[in-house]
Amino acid sequence: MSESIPSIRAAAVVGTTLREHVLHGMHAAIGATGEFTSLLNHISLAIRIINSRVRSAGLADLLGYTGETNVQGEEVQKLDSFSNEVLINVLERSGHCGVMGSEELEDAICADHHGKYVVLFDPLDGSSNIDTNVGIGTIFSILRRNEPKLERPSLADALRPGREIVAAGYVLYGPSTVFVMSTGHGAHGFTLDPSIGEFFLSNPDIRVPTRGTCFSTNEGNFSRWAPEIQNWSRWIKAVKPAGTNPDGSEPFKTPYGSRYVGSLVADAHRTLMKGGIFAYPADTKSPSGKLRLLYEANPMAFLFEQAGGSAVNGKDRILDIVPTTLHQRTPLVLGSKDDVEAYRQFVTGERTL
Ligand code: AFP
Repeated sequence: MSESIPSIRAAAVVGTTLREHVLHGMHAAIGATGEFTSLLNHISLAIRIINSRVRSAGLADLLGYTGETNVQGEEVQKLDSFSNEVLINVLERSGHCGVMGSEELEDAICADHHGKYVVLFDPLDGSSNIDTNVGIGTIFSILRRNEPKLERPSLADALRPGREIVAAGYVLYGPSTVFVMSTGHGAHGFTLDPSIGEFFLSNPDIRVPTRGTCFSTNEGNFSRWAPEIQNWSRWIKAVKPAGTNPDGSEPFKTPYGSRYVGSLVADAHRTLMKGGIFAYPADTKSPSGKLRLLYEANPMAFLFEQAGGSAVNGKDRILDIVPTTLHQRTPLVLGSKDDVEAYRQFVTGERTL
């Protein structure tokens, strides 16, 4: 009888939950009030609600378009508007959110209370993939308002460079639901156990390999890219020579494999876990790039840097860009340090074919 007790205990080991992870961070932060912890827990609640709808979308008549267009001029799909409403409702109820900005809303929502935080989000990224059951996601970042007690919440609270982000994350609604998050102490991955509705720590302290073996771009845009981007694209697909690393060491092992989903969350998650490079450059159709700085590029850049990778707009660090508008676009290149650096060198002309 006594011999069986240890094996029962071993079988019942419970992993760290997202809630515990966040609480642990709060206990480690001197002067923490619990507001940030509460905000993160509210975001986690919104995500679980969105996840449950995404999982039953085909059954629940949530596929297809609402017939409206969002501020980007794109048709709004039902799941987008549902996800947007859930996040807004839950964040409003938290009482900690002074300013909210969403891909689905033309203007920022500024609360009439002195909530300390700004939350910027893309409620359902990759929505053009919904109807074909391809991975989609939610992306968010959190900033602390500069003068929450003195000033009323305003758009200015949101228009700050990504280096001021205090937490960011994304959720990938893929074969499983994965939540990758950082509060500035590394990037950590949690996987949802759907049977009990709890996220468990599955990928502590994610590190992006220094160099990968895959590139991720929409190659259909090749003819619209600047010559230096086209050269980078030729280089990464070349059998040889691949040139040396930026520091003169080991040559890159090109050709790299190609992987492109068309959902930023899915493409970024693969790149974060396996290394390599994701690039959505500016092109003649989208001269400022396609992706949005505040709720797509910045949260991803924050997570990649936390995981030892990097993120640039071509030549400059994404997190140093000072935004001027809520829906500002940017070229985005993120991934393994060496791979992003090689791209940057093509853009600056330090490297050619
Ligand atoms: P949708 O939300 O309209 O599907 O756009 C997705 C996205 O913003 C981002 O998730 C992808 O990385 C990128 O656009 C894909 O763009 P292309 O379809 O031009 O490759």
